[in-house]
Order: sequence, then structure tokens, then C-alpha cells
Amino acid sequence: MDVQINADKKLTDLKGSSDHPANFGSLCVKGSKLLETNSASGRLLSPMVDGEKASWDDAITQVATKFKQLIAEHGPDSVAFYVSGQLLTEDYYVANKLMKGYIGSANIDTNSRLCMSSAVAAYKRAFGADAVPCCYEDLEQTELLILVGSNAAWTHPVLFQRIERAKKLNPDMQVVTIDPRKTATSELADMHLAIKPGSDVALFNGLLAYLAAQDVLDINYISAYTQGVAQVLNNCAPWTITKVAQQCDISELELLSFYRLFSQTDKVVTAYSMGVNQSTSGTDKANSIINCHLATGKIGREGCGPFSLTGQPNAMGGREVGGLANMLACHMDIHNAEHRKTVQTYWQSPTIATEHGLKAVDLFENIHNGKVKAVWIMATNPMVSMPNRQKIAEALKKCELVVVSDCVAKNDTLDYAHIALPATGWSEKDGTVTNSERRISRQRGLLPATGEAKHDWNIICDVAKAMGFTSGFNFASPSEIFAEYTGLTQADNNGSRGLDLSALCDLTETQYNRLKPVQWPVNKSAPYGTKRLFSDGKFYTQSGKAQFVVTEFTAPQQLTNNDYPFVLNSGRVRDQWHTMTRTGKTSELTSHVNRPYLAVHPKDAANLTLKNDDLVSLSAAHFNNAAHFNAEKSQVLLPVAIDNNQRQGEVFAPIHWSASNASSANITALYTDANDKISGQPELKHAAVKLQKVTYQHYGQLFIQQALNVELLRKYFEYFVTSPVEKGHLVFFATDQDPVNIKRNLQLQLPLYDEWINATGTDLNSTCAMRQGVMSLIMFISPSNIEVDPSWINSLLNSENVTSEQLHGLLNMQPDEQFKQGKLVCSCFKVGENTIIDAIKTGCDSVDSLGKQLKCGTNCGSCKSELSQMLKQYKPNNIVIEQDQLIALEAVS
Ligand SMILES: Nc1nc2c(c(=O)[nH]1)N[C@H]1C(S)=C(S)[C@@H](COP(=O)(O)OP(=O)(O)OC[C@H]3O[C@@H](n4cnc5c(=O)[nH]c(N)nc54)[C@H](O)[C@@H]3O)O[C@H]1N2
Ligand SMILES: Nc1nc2c(c(=O)[nH]1)N[C@H]1C(S)=C(S)[C@@H](COP(=O)(O)OP(=O)(O)OC[C@H]3O[C@@H](n4cnc5c(=O)[nH]c(N)nc54)[C@H](O)[C@@H]3O)O[C@H]1N2
Ligand SMILES: [Mo]
Repeated sequence: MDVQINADKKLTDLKGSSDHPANFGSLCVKGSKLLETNSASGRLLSPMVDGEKASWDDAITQVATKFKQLIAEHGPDSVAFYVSGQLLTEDYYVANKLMKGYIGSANIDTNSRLCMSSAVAAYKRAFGADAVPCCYEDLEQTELLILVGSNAAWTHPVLFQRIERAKKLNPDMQVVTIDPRKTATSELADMHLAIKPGSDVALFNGLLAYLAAQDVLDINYISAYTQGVAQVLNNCAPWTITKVAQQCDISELELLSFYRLFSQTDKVVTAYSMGVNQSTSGTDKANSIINCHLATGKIGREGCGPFSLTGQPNAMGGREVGGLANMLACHMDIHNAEHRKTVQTYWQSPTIATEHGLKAVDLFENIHNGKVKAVWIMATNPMVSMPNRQKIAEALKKCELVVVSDCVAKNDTLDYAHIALPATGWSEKDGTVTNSERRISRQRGLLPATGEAKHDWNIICDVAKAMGFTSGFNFASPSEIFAEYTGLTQADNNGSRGLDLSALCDLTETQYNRLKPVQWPVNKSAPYGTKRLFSDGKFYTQSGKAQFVVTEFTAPQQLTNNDYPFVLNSGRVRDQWHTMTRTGKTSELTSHVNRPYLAVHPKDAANLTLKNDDLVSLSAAHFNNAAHFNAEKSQVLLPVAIDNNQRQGEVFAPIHWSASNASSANITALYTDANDKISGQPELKHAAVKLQKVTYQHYGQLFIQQALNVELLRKYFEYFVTSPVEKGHLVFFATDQDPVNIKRNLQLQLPLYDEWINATGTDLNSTCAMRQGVMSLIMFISPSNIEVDPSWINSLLNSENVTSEQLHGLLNMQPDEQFKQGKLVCSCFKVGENTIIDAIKTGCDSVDSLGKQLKCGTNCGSCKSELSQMLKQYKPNNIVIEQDQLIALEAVS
């Protein structure tokens, strides 16, 4: 990213670096709004101990003393780190070193367990290493791109634009999406298979059986470079077209055309993401895909390969340095005595972990049962992102010491921290990250730390030293850590490990600072890095051959039944990042989707007499076992969004909202501990739930200039969600309380609001409040849901010059004509739905022409699939002008 900084050390401008080989300068909308979201507001500014400000010395000493005491009394496995793919490689490296080499436990796990661990386990089984064979260029060079369980249009928008461009340049390129939902990504697809959730193994086992039956296996490749094909073919044989079609719940015709496409195309990339990984059969899902590529030799060459798309900025970097409980460091194994010796000798550390540590779900289980007594959580928000929220809450409440390093002052997890440590964030942090295609990039520190924040690696080294480990943690800069890390990739390697960065071992600080993005391995034989792996057919297994792996179809664990008849699927929305600690800060990113929702198929909605915006309570069978669960006031309450893109019987909710911004929108409470037995990755896409319509006497929208404390909102409203709007904040709410009470509560809370105006009718109760002549609060309450155009309110909120006509319009909820833009579609250029519909109706007939006229879709491009959906929906029937009419017309003009 190229940025400009002014004299006050503030970012003033930012754009993508056009020479970066992954994005060539394109930014997604979240990236391009960093100026708005990178502000100091909401940051944690100093260490906190038991809710009180503390000095760094004091906080570090307390963490170190308690950790040491617990280790002395209960052994090293009584403490744990739970870290994150948001950390930089250098942060991760020292955290892993401290836990595995000095504390002597492998209890360091990460949110990448929830994200990438099935993909990692599958690569290890097949290739002997966590090594992604492909590069991004393969996505452009392929003839057939299969996207499985990936909504890349929204989740990898920059990459997706590269794919779109490639398809435009090569119209023969075919794209297939495999996802129970029709998504923005499937807009680009030539074929979309809306398979039954969890049925991917059946689909790919069936594909292999079909390829074998068609005699299109690459026998030469199989015999030269692989092992184990016979067993796998035997295992797949029973998966006939009929059986697969039944299991996946799609037609035999659709299935066959997909299988034909694969078998008849030379270059195929199968790219997969959370729809594959987050499953109790996640590892088998990934291996069933890899099997098909090995069997047809579609790997290790241009435009080919099984390509796991990484989620977080640095999930890959964490995997490299050993940030998971079941690996050592630099792709070495805990259970391998030679590897342990290599690492311990290199570190000259007092000890080395000999057993796997606890994977995320088990880690919290063991905090819950008291075996783990202290946990240090860094750069992740497990209260929101781990399954079984109620259990995580109980575990953290019981835990003797919860330390949280975070950039923000408040999130759902920080509520449980005894000690909170302020960390630097993007723009301040300095180090390296690795992306999906093994490309290491520098993330440069641009600004000084906010408040007293310190870099994560610094905090970890300070704690290590305070624990008495003086020799291994005297790093003065990230470049020193990088040098040590790259040295370890070289140690006793001799070609046995793909993760070899030996060409980067001896960088000077200046060279490190100038490091150009490079793909590992980067060593003597490949000093400029390696685009693609396995081109020579050599793998990192003992035999050097790739392994076919028998993959069994198994159903998801939380199965639906009469009581819990709906499958709950979950995922991301376009403009939000995870638990919203940054992207939730600006109205520019909250206006695309301004509240959580539950997508429901129209027929299911009809059966339950649900209409759009009706509130439904969701519950799962395991709630019955949670002692504290209050069945009446459900923990999960969401407004319905009727959606044709759902399969019947399946609902979808976004993952982003939490108790920090809503009464009851955090859906992780509904998921159980169910996880993949090989990878430990939780099944975060499949819960069985019951829906119950919930009604309240009053529904409202409150626009207010100043933010209201969430705890207050919780007192006032049974249901609420709050988000920023251009000139303040918007609270959607529902309640049984009398509107008079609501108004009185607000008045008490807002003594400086000196003029309150009210209008009461049977269907609408409106209130406006001024603060020294400035319109500061606008509230509508009604017995049913109401729709208000935020751009109308934005024109009035915070304004000193509200005319009596406008006030009249407000109190009667009658916006001026100009404020009927509708929902924001293009966040970059703020183009609303109605403007786009008008343009389509008056002649814009393509995404390009909409872009020319309104600019929508011309920056980050992630709304382009919505634009094309709208074109399909609203384009007037094409009038076909026959050739002779055209000639006649030309003659006239
Ligand atoms: N806007 C945005 N982008 C992001 C992120 C973000 O928070 N916001 N987070 C980043 C991170 S960390 C990650 S991991 C990636 C995730 O990127 P993706 O994996 O692309 O995103 P998701 O929305 O989690 O899920 C993808 C799809 O899996 C489908 N799915 C569910 N069950 C199944 C199944 O059984 N089989 C198949 N084939 N599909 C299924 C869902 O319907 C969903 O559309 O996104 C990254 N990018
Ligand atoms: N149901 C369901 N659950 C899911 C998923 C799903 O699809 N469905 N997806 C899963 C996946 S793939 C993921 S990756 C997780 C993501 O879930 P989390 O990791 O919990 O989400 P984030 O919001 O990214 O949390 C990051 C926290 O770290 C802080 N932070 C950011 N940068 C830094 C830093 O440099 N240092 C420090 N110390 N703190 C920092 C942020 O302020 C924030 O509080 O959610 C998982 N949970
Ligand atoms: Mo992720």
C-alpha cells in the first residue's frame, strides 16, 4: 500500500501499490476505507489490570509472575496462548518459541484452527507438507475454475477481479461454483451446483469414480509420482451418478455436466475455502478434491491444482512459524525427535515440547474444566468467533488469569480480561505476512504507536524476559526475528522441507525493509522464489510421492430433526471484517448491510408466516444442556431477510455482529464443539436450529448524534442493533416498553438535549430532540417495522437549519423526493439502489455502462455482481431491431 502522512503523523491518502504482484494496486473496499477506520477512537491506550489503568512494568510483571507460579505448581500444560492469523509472522514466531521452547508446552493454538486447519491437514496427508501448490496466476491461466465453498466475490474481492478479468479476456474459461447458497460469486459462474451442505466428499468421490470409468486418469502421472490410488478408486467406486446426485441433492443432469466439464478440460483449478474447511469432514473434503487432481495430473503446472484460499492476512505465516498446537516450527513435527533436536539446538532453549498441545476447541474445554488455568489471548475475539459461546464465556469466567492483547478497548472477549495489553495495529505494526500463494510481503510500520501500545512481538519478549528467559528474546527489531526465523527454515533442511527461506537469511536491516514480495521456497536454487510447487513431481513425503487418501463421506454432526428442522449456515458479508472491531467504525462500510439478518427461503418464510424484517429467535438442541440458557429471551434474535438464493430448509446468518453492537446477534452460540477429528476445525457452517417468530409491541429506529453505551441500550430495548451512520448512530430496536418510557429514559440520559418535540399517532410515534438548536436525535416508533432512508436522516441530523417544513416531514416520516436512493450498493462511490434501477430503466444495459454513468463498481469492484444481478432483474426487455429495420432507420437519420 502506498500512503501519505502529514506533519501530524496522520494518514492523509492511501492507494494500492501498483507493483505488488498479488493485487497490482487494487484494494478491496475495506482496504480503501482504512483512512476512515484507522482512527484512534476506540483504541486501547494503556495496559489495564482488573479494569484499572496500569503501567507496562506492572502489567508485564503480573502476567509473568502468575504464569511462572502456575507452571511451577501445575506444570507447563496449565497455561496456554490462543493467538491469531492477524499477528505478523515475527509476532507469531516469538510466541511459539516462548511456549514450545521455554515454557515447554505446545499449548499455543490460534484462530487459524477455525479457518485453515483442515486445508493444512489435507495438504500434509497428500504432499507431506503444508504446501500450497498453486499461485494466483493459475486462477487466470486455467480453463476451468471450480470454486468450492468460497464466496470470493465478497471475501477475496481483489483476487476475484483478477478472475473476472481473465474470464473476460478468455471467454472460453469456465467457472463453476459449488455452494448450497447462490452467492455474488455464482453470478460469474457458468454453472452453479447448489449442493446439500456437507456433501462435498460425495461429490468429489463421485467425480473420481466417473473419471476412472471414463478412462481419463493420467496413468503415467499416477505411476510416476503418487501412491495409494487403488484403495482410493475402490473406495470411490460405489459413488455412482445416482447415488451422488441423491446425496448432494442436485439433478443427475447437473452432476453429469460438471463431471464432463472436469474430465474434458486440461487445465483445472479447484479453489476452496470455508465451505470446505469448516466441517467435521473438512480434511476429507479437501483430500477428496486433491485426489481428483492427482489422478488426472492436474497439479504442478500452469493453470492447475487444488488451491486452498487462505482467509486471514497471515494465517499462512502463522502456519510457517508453528503457531498451531500440533506443529513445532518451520514445518517441523513435534513427534519427530530429530526435528525437536534441530529446533532446540537452534534455539538453544532450555526445553522443547514433546507432545501436541490443545487445539482450540479442546483448549477452551480444558479452561472450562480447570486444567488450563491461565490463557493469553492475542489478536482474536473467541467469545464471538469460537463455537459454543456460552461455554467459552463460562470457561473465561472460571479461568484464574485471562490476558488479552488487543488494539481496541472493548470487544466481547476483553470483557473477561483480568489484564488487557494494548497492541499496535495496521499502519503501526512492522513485519511480514504470507498470503495464499506462499508470498511473503513486508507490512511496514508507517505511524507511531497509538497511546502506549506496543508491538505484539515486543510484549511477548517482555513477558518472556520477565519470566526469566533472558537469552532467547533479546530482539531489537522485527528484522532480527525474521533473520532468526529464516535461519531455522534452513537448519538441517537439505531439501527435506519446502519451507526454505535460506536466500533471505542474511538480509541487512535495510534489505529487510526493502524486501520485495517473494514466494517460498526462496533458496540457492530459487533465489527469486518459486511460483508453483511440485512441477518436478517430487513431494515432501517420505517416499517423495504424493499420497492418495481414502476419504469417507460423513454427515455433519448437528443434524436436523423435527424439533430443530433448519440447517444454519454462516459466513461473511462484503464490507465487514470478522467481529467488526475496525470495519464497524464507519458508516461507509456499515451501509451496505447495516444490521445482522437471517436469510430464509421464501417457501420456509411462507410456512412460518414470516415476512421481511420479522424477528425470529433461533435455538439449538444443545441449549437445553446449558444451565443458564434463558429460553424466553433467546440469545440469538435476528430479522428475517427472505432470500431466493437459499435452499429450502436452510438459513444463513452473517458472523460479524456481537454483544458489542447488538442485543442478540452473535450466532456462535448455536454451534456446538463438533470438529473434524483430524484437523480439530469446528463445524462452523452447520448447526441444526429451530426458528420462532417473536413479536414486540413496538419497533423503532433511533438516529442519534452521539453513541449510546451498549449496556444502556440493553436496558432500554429487548432487541437492538447499533451502527454508525454518516452523521451519528442508528439504533434499530424492538421492545414491549411504552414509547413514553423510552422517551423518558433517553431524556434522563441526555440532559444536554434541551428541546424535545413529539408527534403521536396510532401508527407512528415520532420524536426529535435538539441540542442548542442542532438536530441531535430523531426517533420513530411504530407497532410494525418501518423503513427509513438513512440519507434523508443524514441530511437533517446534526443540522442547525432544520426548517419547520422539514420538521413537519420528519415528524410524519415523509422524506423529500430526493431521498429515495434506497440501499447503498456501491460503497466506494455511495451509489444507491434506486439510482441504479433508474439508470437501468433508462438505458444502462451493462455493468460497464452503469460504471461509466454512475461510477458504481469502478473502484474495488465488489458490487459488480450485485449490479449484474440488478441488471437481470430490472433491464427492460431487449427490443430486437432487425437488420432491415436498422437500415431503414439509418436511411431516415
Ligand atoms: N468481506 C470479508 N472478507 C473476508 C473476511 C471477512 O470477515 N469479511 N474474512 C477473511 C477470512 S479470515 C476468511 S477465512 C475468508 C473466508 O472466505 P469464504 O470461505 O469465501 O467465506 P464464507 O462466507 O465464510 O463461506 C463461504 C461459503 O461457504 C458456503 N458453504 C457452507 N456450507 C458449505 C458446504 O457444506 N459445502 C460447500 N461447498 N459450501 C458451503 C457458504 O454458503 C458460503 O457462501 O474470507 C476472508 N475475507
Ligand atoms: N459461525 C462461524 N464462526 C466463525 C467463522 C464462520 O465462518 N462461521 N469463521 C471463523 C474464521 S475463518 C475466523 S478467521 C475467525 C475470525 O475471528 P476472530 O479472530 O475472533 O475475529 P477478529 O475480529 O479478526 O478478531 C481480531 C481481534 O484482534 C484485534 N487485533 C487486530 N489486529 C491486531 C494486532 O495486530 N494485534 C493484536 N494484539 N490485536 C489485534 C482486533 O481488534 C480484534 O479484537 O472466526 C471464525 N468463526
Ligand atoms: Mo478465517
